Amino acid sequence: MTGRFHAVGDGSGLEKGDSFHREEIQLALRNRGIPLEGLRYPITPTGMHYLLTHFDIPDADVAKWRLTVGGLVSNPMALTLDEIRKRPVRRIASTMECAGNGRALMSPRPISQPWMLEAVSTAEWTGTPLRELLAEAGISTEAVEVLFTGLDKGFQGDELQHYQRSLSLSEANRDEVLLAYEMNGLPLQPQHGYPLRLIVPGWYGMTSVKWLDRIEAIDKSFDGYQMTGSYRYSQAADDQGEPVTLMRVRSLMVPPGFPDFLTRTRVVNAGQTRLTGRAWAGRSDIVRVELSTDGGYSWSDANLGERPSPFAWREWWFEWEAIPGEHDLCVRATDAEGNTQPLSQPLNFLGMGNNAVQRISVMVE
Ligand SMILES: Nc1nc2c(c(=O)[nH]1)N[C@H]1C(S)=C(S)[C@@H](COP(=O)(O)O)O[C@H]1N2
Ligand SMILES: [Mo]
Repeated sequence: MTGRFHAVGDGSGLEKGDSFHREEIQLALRNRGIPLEGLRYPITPTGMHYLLTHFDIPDADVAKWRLTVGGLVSNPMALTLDEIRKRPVRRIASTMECAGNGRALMSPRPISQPWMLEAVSTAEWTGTPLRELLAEAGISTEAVEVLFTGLDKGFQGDELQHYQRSLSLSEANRDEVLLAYEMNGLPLQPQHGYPLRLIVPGWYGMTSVKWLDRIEAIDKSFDGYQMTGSYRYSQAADDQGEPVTLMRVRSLMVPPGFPDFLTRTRVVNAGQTRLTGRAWAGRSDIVRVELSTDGGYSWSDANLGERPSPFAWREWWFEWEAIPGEHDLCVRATDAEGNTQPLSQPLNFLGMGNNAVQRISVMVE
């Protein structure tokens, strides 16, 4: 093969050993990512927001649907969507990232949804604060956690389950935790959790349970599959490791210039080029973003811009005098707690929380 974008090996643009399994492609077709140029918007247009659904999108009939609130409470409830909409309203811009974002860049690659870098987005969620509902339900003093159950069900780790995650009482009672029925000003779309979902700003996406069916106060740590079998920083199948919680510090760049269709190799015109992107870190703020145009050998500070809310990503930009040749662009962020993104992939068994710096190779002409 000849030409500017000739690929390594067979012309596919992929190196041998990079080929994905049919099951991974099947998952990737159901669970889309944000096109990285979508990072130009402070609030991701709904149709560009990434998606991750473990099982099937349930067919919720809102006429029959009720949110039940029960377990260790003195005042159990069963609420219609209209009743929930009449409760106090709060709107929060929140950045959500899948804990598996970056998994396919790890080596060896854990077999699951093969995210590269595109499992992050920001939306404005409208809903009612969870904590007021919990107060009204009257949580018993014996309760230690709140369990959230989705309508969707399937097998994972050989266990038939509804999608379920729990939060400690103190996390569930945080101000910003919402029961959301709107995304970017419109009713939730089916794939994003219609009629109602949990939104837990700062945490990786698995915590924001979609298609809520019931909320229960429980007196022990919930040990279901999505808490103990997945979403752990572990080193082997039999290693419990540590739970995955808040989003680790990370920054991403809008790929500059223009791409080749097949290989995505990029060309940038020589001269002044503005590199832009967004950075976020759990509930912490971003205090520094640095750029490297030589593969991480030397770094310069980027400018920090606005963020849509304290729970959403911060814009950054960097004026680059692009000189002809091949350049390896890298970006890394530091949060207010002093955490900085690592240069290499921190390996773990499930491919969780990979916040290694993004690298984009460009040809300047
Ligand atoms: N009921 C239910 N909730 C869920 C999931 C799911 O499969 N079922 N996926 C979780 C994961 S892993 C992520 S990253 C986010 C993705 O939300 P989105 O599809 O609206 O972007 O939803 C979370 N909530
Ligand atoms: Mo996820």
